[in-house]
Amino acid sequence: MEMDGIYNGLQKPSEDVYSTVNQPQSRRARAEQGDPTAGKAPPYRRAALVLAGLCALSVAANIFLTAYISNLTVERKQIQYRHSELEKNYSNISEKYSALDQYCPITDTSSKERVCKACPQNWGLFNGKCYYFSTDRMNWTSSRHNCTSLGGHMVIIESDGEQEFIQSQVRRIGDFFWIGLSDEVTEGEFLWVDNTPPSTTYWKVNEPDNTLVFKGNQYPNADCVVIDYKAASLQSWGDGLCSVLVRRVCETISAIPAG
Ligand SMILES: *[C@@H]1O[C@H](CO)[C@@H](O)[C@H](O)[C@H]1NC(C)=O
Ligand SMILES: *[C@@H]1O[C@H](CO)[C@@H](O)[C@H](O)[C@H]1NC(C)=O
Ligand SMILES: *[C@@H]1O[C@H](CO)[C@@H](O)[C@H](O)[C@H]1NC(C)=O
Ligand SMILES: *[C@@H]1O[C@H](CO)[C@@H](O)[C@H](O)[C@H]1NC(C)=O
Ligand SMILES: [Ca+2]
Ligand SMILES: [Ca+2]
Repeated sequence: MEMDGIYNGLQKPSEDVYSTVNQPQSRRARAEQGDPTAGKAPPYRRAALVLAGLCALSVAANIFLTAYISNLTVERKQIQYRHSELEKNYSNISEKYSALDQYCPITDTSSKERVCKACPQNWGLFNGKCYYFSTDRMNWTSSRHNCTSLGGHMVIIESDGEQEFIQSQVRRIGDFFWIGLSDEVTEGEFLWVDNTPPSTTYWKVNEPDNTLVFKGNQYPNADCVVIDYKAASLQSWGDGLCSVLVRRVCETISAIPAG
């Protein structure tokens, strides 16, 4: 059965070729009966064979090209995939590399020797965390973005010890500093920059009052929290206008965790 099928399949096209090729020949052969060369491989038969050959070639070329192009498409997809993987790896490595440069800067340019420190340069270590007290002033939102761009976040104060450390630094420097606390989203609901509510607070008397008092004037909609370097006790927080330019405290992990 199967053999028959293959046999028929193979036979049919050649029969067709044979009949189409032969028909005009026999008609013409009849018309030119006097010609002695009429039955012997006439030129049009050769032309037909050449055409059939070309046809077969073209089919083969088509099959080959189709396979080739689909191979190319697959290769292209694989290359695109590898490229995106490499890009991901590259950004991963550059991130780690910039952290390496921050904590372990090259101390000798010729030997490329690195010396690792607990905190990036210009950051101070306290209890397993690193803190940055800026010298420049920005509004609260820009301050928040700057702390992130430095690889940390605006300070989140979680204990008396941390509040004491920060306030001692702020007092020593003698200026106001933003911390990472605000009620910008919902009035009266203060949240840290990681969206958690404070577990302990260090408000000054009468704060928060949603007001900034400056040179005898009162400004409403005070949503961002500043540490007052003049406060006499640990209670040093006040809400102020987020648009005011103030120094900032940033926080990040230390390469040497608290032990
Ligand atoms: C990307 O990095 C991972 C390890 O972090 C590695 O297993 C993978 O082979 C890398 N991919 C490429 C395309 O280099
Ligand atoms: C990039 O790094 C993160 C963690 O640092 C890891 O989960 C992820 O698989 C890495 N991606 C690649 C492409 O290596
Ligand atoms: C963040 O602040 C530092 C210190 O003032 C500055 O060098 C850096 O350019 C700032 N980055 C951005 C993105 O503003
Ligand atoms: C904060 O400062 C940035 C940059 O100067 C400015 O684009 C933005 O509007 C300011 N935001 C506020 C609330 O003042
Ligand atoms: Ca407020
Ligand atoms: Ca206030």
